[in-house]
Amino acid sequence: MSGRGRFITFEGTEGVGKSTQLQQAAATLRSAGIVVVVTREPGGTPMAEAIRELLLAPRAEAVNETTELLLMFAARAQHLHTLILPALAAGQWVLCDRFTDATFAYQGGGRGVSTDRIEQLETLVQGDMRPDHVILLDAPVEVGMARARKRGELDRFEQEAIAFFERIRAVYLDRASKSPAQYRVINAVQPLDSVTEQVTLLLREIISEAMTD
Ligand code: Z5A
Repeated sequence: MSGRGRFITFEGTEGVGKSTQLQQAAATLRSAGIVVVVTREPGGTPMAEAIRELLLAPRAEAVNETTELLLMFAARAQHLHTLILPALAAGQWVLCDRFTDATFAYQGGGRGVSTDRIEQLETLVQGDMRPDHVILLDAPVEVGMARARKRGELDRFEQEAIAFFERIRAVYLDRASKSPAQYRVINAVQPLDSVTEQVTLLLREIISEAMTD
């Protein structure tokens, strides 16, 4: 397969299975001969990972919502320009655990930052660059929380109340319903094998589309 790479993001509330599915998806693409880069946000490069640590560490000091928003986009600018765009230009496919949809969901839905403000920063950092496909793993908040919390220590976001995550889920579903060609919503309550099977079917569709491009 030649030409431009594809940028595929995995989204959803905490614990829905993004990281698990992303690893499976990378294996599926590699077995089709595709060169895959697996990455995550916030993070993905040494500097962006340092910003991630700042963002996720629980702290006594209240974090201002604009500080949080700008740090998310600062990490994204570094990640996008030093890792994602060069990989896509080299024809590699990039699978990313969260991207700007998470900002609309968490900083927009969760913290109440306006959509306009997020869109301004999206344009500043990304121009018109958007994911080719967004795989939204959807499950009731309690289901993902129960899975994620088995891990123990909670980061700064995971310490939020359930209503925060309900707002986030609603934003994700709303964005997906408005752009059905870009988003695929997968019911993440199903057993792991069934979710993997659906993600694999979707990836096969994406691969065959890419081959006829
Ligand atoms: N954030 C933000 O606010 N704004 C932004 O712009 C961005 C991010 C980019 C870090 O994200 C935080 O940053 C995140 C939003 C914020 N905070 N929160 N919450 P993260 O992606 O690193 O953290 P996370 O969402 O908490 O990810 P996670 O907890 O690692 O969840 P996951 O990747 O979706 O799930 P998983 O690790 O694949 O699976 C969790 C467990 O469930 C694991 O034991 C699996 O084996 C199990 N699992 C997975 N699928 C299933 C099924 N189907 N059945 C049963 N068990 C399953």
